[in-house]
Formats: sequence, C-alpha cells, structure tokens
Amino acid sequence: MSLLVKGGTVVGPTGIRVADVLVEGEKIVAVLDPSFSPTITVDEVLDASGKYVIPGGIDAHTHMELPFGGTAASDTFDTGTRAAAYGGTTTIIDFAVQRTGEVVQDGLAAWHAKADGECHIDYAFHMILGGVDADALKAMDQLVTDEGITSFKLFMAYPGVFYSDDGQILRAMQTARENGAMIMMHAENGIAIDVLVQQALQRGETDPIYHGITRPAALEAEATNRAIALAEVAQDCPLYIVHLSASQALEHVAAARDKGRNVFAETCPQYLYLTLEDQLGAPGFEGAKWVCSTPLRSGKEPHRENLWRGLRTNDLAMVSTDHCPFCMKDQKELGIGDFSKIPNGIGGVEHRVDLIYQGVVDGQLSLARWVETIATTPARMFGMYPKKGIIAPGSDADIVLYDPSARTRISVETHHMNMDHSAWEGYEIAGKVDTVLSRGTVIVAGDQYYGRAGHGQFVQRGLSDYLV
Ligand code: DUC
Ligand code: ZN
Ligand code: ZN
Repeated sequence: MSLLVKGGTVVGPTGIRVADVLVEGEKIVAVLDPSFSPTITVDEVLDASGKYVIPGGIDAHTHMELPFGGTAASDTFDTGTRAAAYGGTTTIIDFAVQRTGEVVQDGLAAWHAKADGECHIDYAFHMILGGVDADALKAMDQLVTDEGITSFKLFMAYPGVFYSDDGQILRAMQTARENGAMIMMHAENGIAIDVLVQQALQRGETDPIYHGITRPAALEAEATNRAIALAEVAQDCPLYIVHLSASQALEHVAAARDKGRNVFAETCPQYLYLTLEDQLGAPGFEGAKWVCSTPLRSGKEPHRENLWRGLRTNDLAMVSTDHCPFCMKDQKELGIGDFSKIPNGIGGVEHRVDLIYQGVVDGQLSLARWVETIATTPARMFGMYPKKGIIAPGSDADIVLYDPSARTRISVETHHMNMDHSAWEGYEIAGKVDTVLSRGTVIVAGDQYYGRAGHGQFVQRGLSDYLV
C-alpha cells in the first residue's frame, strides 16, 4: 500500500517547507519537492494543503491503569491510547512499576500483560523502581540490554509507597552511569511534605487547595538540587527531572545545564496554563480535579512565564502530560474531607499536541520548537530516533496533518479519555488535529476513527541520543 501526503507544510528539525511525503507500507520512503510528485503513482493521496505535516506526537510520560492512591488510573491502555490518537499522539511511553518487595522483571511482565494487544498506537515503557536493592540494580542492566527499557524513574516523594532514600538513589545512578540508562526523578522532598500534610490536617485544612500549599515550590527546588548533586557524584549520570512545575526548580536545572551537565527536564501543559488559585482553589471539592504532584503553582508568581521561557531556551527539553486520570465519582471523591486521600493525577494525553500548539499561536514558541517539544526531542531523549519523531525517509509513517485554520474546544462531552470531567473544560485552541497516521495506517480522519486495539506495537528503545 502506497500513500502520498500531498501539498502540506512539513515541519521538522531540518526546516519548514512545502513538501509531499511518500509512504510505502509502514514507512516514509521519501520527502519530495512537489514538482516530483506528478510522476509518482500511488494507491491513495491525502490532500494536506493548508495543513502542517508533523511527526506523530510522543507523550513520554503516561500512567495507564496505574494502581495509585487506593484506586487505579481510569484509562486502560485501550481507552488511553485511543484518546491519545485522537489528539495526534502516536507513541506513548508508559511507566511499568516495580513495587517495594517485588521482582523488577515481574513488574515489567505485569505491564506487558496489561498493554499487549490493547494499544491503538505504539508504546514503550520506562520502569519505576519502588525498591532499589541489589537485585533491582542487576535488573536495571538486564532491562537495558534485553528489554529495550533504558530509563528508570525514582521518587524522592511518597514515603512508604515509591520513595527511595538518597543512598538508594545514588546506587541506581551509579548503575545508570555504567549502563547508559537515564534516571528520571520525581523531585519533591516527600519526608518534609508529609510533615506539612499532617500539620495542615491537624489544623482542619482539608480542602484540595491544601494539597498544593503543603507541597511548596521550595521542596521541589530542594529535591531537584539534591538530585542534581547526587547525579554529579555518580560521575554525571544522565538525569531527567519529570513534571517540573516551579521556577526555583528550573533555576537549578538551568544552572546545571550551563555547566554542561547531563541534566534534562520536562514540564506538562497543566503547569503552563493552570494555577493553584484558579483550579486547585476552585470552590468546594471542585479543586480535586487538579490534584496532581508536583502541584499546580501560584499564578501570583511567574512560574508559567518561566516555564514557557525554559521551553524556548531548551532548559526544559520537552512537554509530556503525566497523564494519570481519575474520575471524580468514586475516585477523587475518596479525598472528600481529607485532601491527602485524593488520588494524584490529571488526564490530558488527548490534548498535549493542541495545548502546546496554542503556545505557538500565543507567541510563546516557534512552529519548529512546537514539533521538537512534542515529538522530536522525546524520540531523541528516550532512544527512539529516527524511527520516531521526524518526517524523513526510513522513519515510521507516524504522521499528523494539523489544521491551523480549524478550532478545538475541549470538553468532557467530546473528549475520548475515560474520565467524568475534563481538567481543560472550555479551553479553546486555534488549531486542530485533522488526520493521524500510525505506521502508515490512517487511524483518525476528521471526526472518523479507524484505529483499533492491537494495532500499536511495543517499541524497544535504545539509549538517549543526548548521552555524553
Ligand atoms: N504524580 C501524579 O500526579 N500522579 C501520578 C504519579 C505522580 O508522580
Ligand atoms: Zn511523578
Ligand atoms: Zn507521573
């Protein structure tokens, strides 16, 4: 089966130009000057005139079906990857979990069992290490060598759940420095946060907004700085800070990068647009919709402006969602009367490509940087480039036709995630995902969905392109 994506504006790391994209089977085979195309015979032509032709989005931070906070994230691999496809994301990297006391490989096998045959788009895994011990350190080597899993998430937060102490973190970093893996860090000082949470509850401060107030920016910054120091001691082990939300944490990342360190960070759409006061502080229990960690930050401080600037300057490498959806009913409601029992997470896998495109419309990012932050850099950061993340001969034909003249209005009434609310209700985007191809197959065309569970394949990843 051959297909020509014709007349669109191809956006990528080598420039922005009108070009035709020739697809054979699952691969891109040529990016052609339009004057060549009339000589080519194909089975199907997709008219892309007036549209941007971009590599399919890569969301490098999702939590489908994650058991967490006394419940489980409400999107399955089936519903979550279908929603992602609608939103122009054609690859996710989800977090497989090793719980404390569990064999790492067993945790991985459990995640494969959840995802196998269920995904509408391609998928890969990072591994959460919930118990760093001698066996887990050995398992890191095995996962890098044999399983295509080259990044490991550790938590400085959540004592008693996923928490690693500094000694465990250092050992994992030393192992990663040897085998080339990336250490991903949830950087919040969870021991201090737990004290603040207990004190708040004793004062009767139980509303959702206290989730944010008890996780101050200073404790994200402190943990970020500590992680950077530990990585330095581990011979500059590659370190990637996840869901960075606070300016003060960004300053530590920027300072380390200025010194040439192997330090990277992502942020998420929620931290670029939403605030502690407006969302987490919504009346009654409403704010529970936006309980996530790291938390939304105060709109009275310049966090959002600084995060957009960080994306421009590459101190923030990319944007992921930390998609971890919970319904209000029976899930977020677990925390009525006690914010610390609200399951942490926001669902957004469907909206990342649009929300960051709105940054282009608002003058925050260039068109090229949009594509870098949502597709190309995630592919390079996590060892999938150039299979993914670029429109180029030899790459998978994961292609999005994006229509800058159409609009998207986000609502629970129209989204495809398995959630009973939207964290983005009423948001309007001046652009729209028009057509989505996954490995050469059209899975979204306008409002029509042609994808299927089981189309998505597991991607074995290599080491990061950014390793020194
Ligand atoms: N933060 C969240 O908000 N949800 C899942 C895990 C995490 O670190
Ligand atoms: Zn986290
Ligand atoms: Zn997460």
